[in-house]
Amino acid sequence: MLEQEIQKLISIINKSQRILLVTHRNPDGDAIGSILAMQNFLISLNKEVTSFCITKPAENFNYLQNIEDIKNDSENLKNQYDLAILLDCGDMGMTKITNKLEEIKFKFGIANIDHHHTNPKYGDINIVISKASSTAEIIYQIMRISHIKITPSIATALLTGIVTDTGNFAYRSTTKQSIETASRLLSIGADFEGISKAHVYNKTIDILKLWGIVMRRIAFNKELKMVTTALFKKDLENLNLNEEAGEGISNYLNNLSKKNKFSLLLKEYETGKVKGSLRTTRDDIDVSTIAQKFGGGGHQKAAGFEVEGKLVFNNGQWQVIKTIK
Ligand SMILES: [Mn+2]
Repeated sequence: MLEQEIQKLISIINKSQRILLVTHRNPDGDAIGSILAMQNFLISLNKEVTSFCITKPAENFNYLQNIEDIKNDSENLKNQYDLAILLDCGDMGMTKITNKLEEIKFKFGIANIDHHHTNPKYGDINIVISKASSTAEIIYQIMRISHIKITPSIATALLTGIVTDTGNFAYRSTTKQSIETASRLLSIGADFEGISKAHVYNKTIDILKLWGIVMRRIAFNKELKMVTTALFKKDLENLNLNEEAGEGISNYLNNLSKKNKFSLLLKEYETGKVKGSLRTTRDDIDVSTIAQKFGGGGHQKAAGFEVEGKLVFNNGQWQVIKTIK
């Protein structure tokens, strides 16, 4: 079934000339790695490719070849393409250009390549594999099936997706398949050292200080066996850091023992808005269902949402309270 969808995508790619690639806002390593791998792969097939992400990628991605090709302004989008491929987008809204995508004419429709458990399969072609560690791992399968040569730069982009979405092969999303794929990518010449430097061993003293502040705020809800903590915009300002400094904190909370059911990091970067990142290591908890209750989504073990309100510490617990406008 899935193999059929992959074959269908390959044949549509062969028929297409102008292809639009889109990934989600605030792109992570899987989003950037997937879009660049796909872009470089399609260029090798002599396709005309536009890569789009509404947020400019963080500077630590600069080791990736052709990163500068990713457009951030929807003015750069044409009115017509043969095909759109959405990468690592659990729903179309994650692109933040849904309206624009509805306006553009796509001769062969939209392909949805993703691994989010909550993906509603919004594409005309859907290659959604929730057990895949990353979208990059799925793209590797597509490339393998299409017998196109994977260059070292494509391998580095794909390995970036696997390394970042598995937390350097530490999270439960790490499987036999993801390690095998990573091993093949290393044989092709993927730059694992460069990836580790950019995404794992990249913390400054100020970032660690910020993490310390957040760890000191940990609260435990006995009833829900939930661990919560909070991060505020002023914490970043005091240390002269940007939002990226908070990257990884929610995953770090996941190092807690399994006596805790799940962790929740609440971030108030904007007055009146709170983002939540949920993590669990337990098989009996599905944090994506919790995130969905608050209008978000994600994976069984990692999910997120955004709500309106103010983040406060009340009766030993972090809470989001509704504010009256
Ligand atoms: Mn991903």
